[in-house]
Order: sequence, then C-alpha cells, then structure tokens
Amino acid sequence: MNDVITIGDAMIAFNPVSTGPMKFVDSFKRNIGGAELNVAIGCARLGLKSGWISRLGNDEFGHYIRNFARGEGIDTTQVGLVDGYPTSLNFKEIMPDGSVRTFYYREKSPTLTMRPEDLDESFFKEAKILHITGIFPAIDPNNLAITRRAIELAKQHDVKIAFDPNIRLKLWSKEQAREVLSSFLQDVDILLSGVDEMELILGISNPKDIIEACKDKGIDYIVLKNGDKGSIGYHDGETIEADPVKATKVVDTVGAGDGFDAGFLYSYLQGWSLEKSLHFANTIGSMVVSVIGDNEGLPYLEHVLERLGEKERIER
Ligand code: KDG
Repeated sequence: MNDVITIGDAMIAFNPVSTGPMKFVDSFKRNIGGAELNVAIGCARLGLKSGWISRLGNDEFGHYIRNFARGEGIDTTQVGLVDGYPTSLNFKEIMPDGSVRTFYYREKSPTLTMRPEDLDESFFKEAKILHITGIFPAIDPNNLAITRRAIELAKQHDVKIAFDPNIRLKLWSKEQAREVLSSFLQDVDILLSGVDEMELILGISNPKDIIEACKDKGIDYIVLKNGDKGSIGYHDGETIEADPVKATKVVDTVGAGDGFDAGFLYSYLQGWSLEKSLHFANTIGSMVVSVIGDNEGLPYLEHVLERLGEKERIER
C-alpha cells in the first residue's frame, strides 16, 4: 500500500555547470526533474511509501529515470516505457543572483500515450493520498482527461487529494490555467499553493481572502506558500502564519515547493498540528534551495530532524 501516489511527466534536467545566460553555458550536469516525481522522491526520503504513475521513452534516458526512481524506493509498477516518444528534456539557466529559467523539450511527452482507462484502479484503492499538480494537465488535453479520471478514482476510494497548481506559463496560457485549475478546487482536500498562483486562479491577492474563498469550496487543509515570507495554513477553524526558515545559502530554488509539499504530506500523515506541519515543510523547502538540482536537495528524515535540532548531528 502506498501512502502517496503521484501522476506526472518526468524529464532529464540538464543543470548548468556555470551561471549565466544559457546560450553561453557549454557544460551541463545530467539530473532528473518533474514536480510530481520530485514529491514522490521527497516523500520516500522521509520514510513514506510513494508511487508514481507515468510513461517514459523506451530510451537511455527513460531507463535512467525509471532506475533512479526505483533506487529511491518508489513504486514504479505504473511507469511504462514507450517507443516513438522520447523522454522529455529540460535545460536550466541559473543566473548569478540565483534566478532560474527553464527551457522545455517535451512537446511529444511519452505521457501522451496514456489513456484515462489505463489508470489502474487497484493502485488508487490502496493509496492514502493522490498528489496532483497543474503541470501534467498543462502538457496536453489528453493529460487533463487522465487527471480528471485520477481525481474520480481517488474520490471513489476515499483517497485524499493533494493539489499544487505549479503553474508553468511556458506550457499553457493564464486563461487556460485559470479555467482548468479552478475546476479542480472543489475536489481538493489539501491545497498546497503559492499565493501568486491562487491570485492567478481566483483573482484574489490577499492570503486571508484566498483562504475564505477556498473554505467556501470545502477544502479541508489550505496551505499557501509565500516564498521568503514563510507560509500560511488553515484547517478546522485555525489559521497559522508560519515564519520562513532561512536557508544556509540559496543556489537553486527549483524543487523547493515540491520539498515543501512532501514535508506537509508527511506531517499530515503523522497527524501533526498545523503549526508543526508548516514549520516542518518550510524547513524542507529551505534545505532544497541550498543544493543544485530539482530533487538532489530533498532531505532524508534524519537530516530534517538534525536541522530542527531534534537529533544530534555527528560528523565523524
Ligand atoms: O517543481 C520543480 C519542477 O518544475 C521541475 O522539476 C521541472 O516538472 C518540472 C517542470 O515541468 O517545470
């Protein structure tokens, strides 16, 4: 039985070895990216059982990503390798100030070969949380249909639905994002969103007003990530504003939100208070930004506990 299952497209992420405009960078390190896979990895490193539904190209990169996911202990029984659709790619540009741009090569994502009826009901039946994001449906209307079927299966089997909008405007327009992502909200149990993303979806910028609007939609846990201002959460009549956790250094912000999500889902499954959950998730986000790569900085549980001062760190 998996604690958390996710559905998404993964890609080889080419991370620049030096900072500056991508057109002048001539060396890249081959890593792996994909928000939903990152969350599955983050959960697994914290000790949860996680599963990932996807398709990869039946090519060297596809084999590499599936082996990597398996190495992280992720259930890859729902990850197929398909011919004729190359594994997606993503090149990253990191400027000296830490700001990032990504360049996708994923027009023919292998996930386009999936059909809603391919989703294995038993995989849902045995999960506690389905984590979805706005990236997978942004890739193609086909993937939107799969996401809707995943939501349907989760609801049928009382699987909680966690949702991170992860708005990627290189994949679709603001209008498309708003229309689709707002339609998900009525089914969400745990919302994990940036304040700016909810502003785009709902047209409301004040976090307290966003929370009110989400309460009206029946969302049980409303969590708003507010970058270096920390995070705000609502559950069961209680609103908590959690202070940011300062990173030791910031070298690559990509993946921080996924780390936060994994931390919050872990906390939720432990039954922790909202305050403790937000602090735990913020701490993980702050650890991810100190390492280059989309998932390399996702910590193991013992490292988070060391960071929180709950476990002694022994170096030698
Ligand atoms: O959240 C991090 C992801 O954005 C990154 O790993 C790549 O999934 C990705 C995407 O589509 O941008």
